[in-house]
Amino acid sequence: MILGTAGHVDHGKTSLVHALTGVNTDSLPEEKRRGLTIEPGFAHLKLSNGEVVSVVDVPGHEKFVRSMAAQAGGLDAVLFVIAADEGIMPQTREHLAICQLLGMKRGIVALTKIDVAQPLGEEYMALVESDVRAFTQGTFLEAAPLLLVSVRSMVGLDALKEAIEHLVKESTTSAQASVEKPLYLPLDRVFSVAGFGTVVTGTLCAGTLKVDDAIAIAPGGEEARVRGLQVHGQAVCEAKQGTRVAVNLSHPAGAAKGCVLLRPAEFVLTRRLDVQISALPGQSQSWPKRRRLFVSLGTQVYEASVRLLSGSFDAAETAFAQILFEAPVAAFAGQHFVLRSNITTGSYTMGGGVVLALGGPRRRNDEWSRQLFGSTDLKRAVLVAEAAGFRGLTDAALALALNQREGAVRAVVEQLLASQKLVRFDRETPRCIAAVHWARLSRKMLFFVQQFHDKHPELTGISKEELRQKLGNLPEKAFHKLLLEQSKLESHEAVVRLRAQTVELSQDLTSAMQQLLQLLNDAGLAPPHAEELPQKANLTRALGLAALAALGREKKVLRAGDFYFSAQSVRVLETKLLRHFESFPTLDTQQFKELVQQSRKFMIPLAEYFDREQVTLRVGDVRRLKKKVL
Ligand SMILES: Nc1nc2c(ncn2[C@@H]2O[C@H](COP(=O)(O)OP(=O)(O)OP(=O)(O)O)[C@@H](O)[C@H]2O)c(=O)[nH]1
Ligand SMILES: [Mg+2]
Repeated sequence: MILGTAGHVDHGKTSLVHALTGVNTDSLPEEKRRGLTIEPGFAHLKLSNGEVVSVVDVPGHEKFVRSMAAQAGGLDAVLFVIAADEGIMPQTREHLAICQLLGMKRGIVALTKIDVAQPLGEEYMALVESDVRAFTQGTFLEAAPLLLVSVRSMVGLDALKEAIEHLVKESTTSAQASVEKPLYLPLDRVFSVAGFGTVVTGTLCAGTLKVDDAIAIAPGGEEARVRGLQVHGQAVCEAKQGTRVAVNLSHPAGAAKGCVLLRPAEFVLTRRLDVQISALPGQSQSWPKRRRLFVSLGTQVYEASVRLLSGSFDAAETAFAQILFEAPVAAFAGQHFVLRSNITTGSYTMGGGVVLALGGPRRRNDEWSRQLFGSTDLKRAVLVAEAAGFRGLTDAALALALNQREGAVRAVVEQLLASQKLVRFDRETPRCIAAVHWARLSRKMLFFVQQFHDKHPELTGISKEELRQKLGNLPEKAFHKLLLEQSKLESHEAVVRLRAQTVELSQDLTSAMQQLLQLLNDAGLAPPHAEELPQKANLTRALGLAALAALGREKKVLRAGDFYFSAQSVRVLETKLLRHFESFPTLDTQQFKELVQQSRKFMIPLAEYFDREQVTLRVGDVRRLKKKVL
């Protein structure tokens, strides 16, 4: 478990951590000189049962709220410190708001410096306590233990340790219930250690990290490997969610404070987030439709544009928005963030929220976000699949949308396949499409085939490729599955047709094809002009063209210039051509004429046909062999 401090400047956070753990986390010379925490400090607390709690001590000064927010994102619980002699101060309020916005669920309130406050009288103490109770009402600290402590007189420290042990018990039972999430480790320090190389540290917000794991460093996406791991100063093989870790990285290029370690193929970098936001009391009225704010996400702060989707906040002071970053960021669905004003001098917390979706399109209204917000994984998977449209989405993409690992998302997919909300059309790279889109595609497919028959009564049907293109360039696998499901359609070779349509055509067409093929085989390399063919074979023009098209699809005839040649005759010529190149490096017009033994009107289209088929290559007046002959 990770326990973080929070509270106003000088209220005794660092002193309390020192008293509990024996570690003075104010280690910088400047911190010692000013008696002020500047950089977050880290310590650990050994409990009576041997378990170890990581403790993160944050600065309280208003100048460092940004740094407090960067740490608070990874905490499991907070040790909320209020000096009894001063009571509630501005950063007491701001820190509680931040913890609340970051979705924190557990904590302890420590009323410190009671050695100073108690002499002020019982009445005073009662007043402070009731103030604090009123202040935490309606927040996650409402029912939290409230303990009176002093590091001077060493009062209340044992009770505080007991309360922490109790928190740990609660948090481990709830952590066991949750499934492993994709790795998310935002970095708060990067330094080099002699003999080890680069070491990065952070709070392992989600997932498990092992020695030798391949990882990606966002936002650059550089790949690196985990060379070594430490938890609480001890080398370990594996670190689990909810621990402070130090990671020794190989190839650490790109690692810097604010970066995130992720597992390759289990993340997406995006400039646009769909979010739900809450404004702090009094902040929502003046909130314009679009504003630039500081977004504290993980251990990084970004200046970004926040656009409300509904135009204003509702009565509950919540709204849906899209955040547009200047460069891609690493985030996950369900992640909490804080929004602060972008006035560099005296920046203050305005609100915060939770990430609903990554990388969606620019939206006009909050309809989709409203549906997505607070819905179950099953419902969200359907919404995401519907938003993915006709091309469907992979299980990996769905896993990202639900912030699950691919193995876990499979169970969700199976349920939705069984309830016919999704259709699986690709098993190799597992891909699904929303059932509503599948039904729509099915209707479209039938319509396009019917329309084709109406327009081209002379043809047997629409080519498969043309049909696939008409369906929005549907992925091949989806197209074939869809086609197989159509009881009213049948496919023959490269053509799709209506079943009913085929019966009366097929008889005539087959004999027309035979007649034409016979005629072209007999004509060899000097066939009649294409226009004259149907007539020469005693066929109507429509039937003749349909038969030629069918023969073309079956690759029995081929078109070159104004002529249809029988494929058989052209193959004979090709053999002669290849034989010619066995003895000669080039082929000139005279030599080609000897091979074809026909007039120029046939020679030219044939020569161009071989060029097009990449058998030959024209170089000036001669041709060379292009095709590799085995
Ligand atoms: N009398 C008394 N003084 C205390 C107690 N706890 C802390 N102090 C004093 O209060 C001052 C501030 O304590 P810190 O622990 O540095 O306060 P902090 O909350 O960590 O301050 P920042 O990190 O800068 O926000 C120091 O001079 C401490 O010695 C206490 O229980 N009793
Ligand atoms: Mg401090």
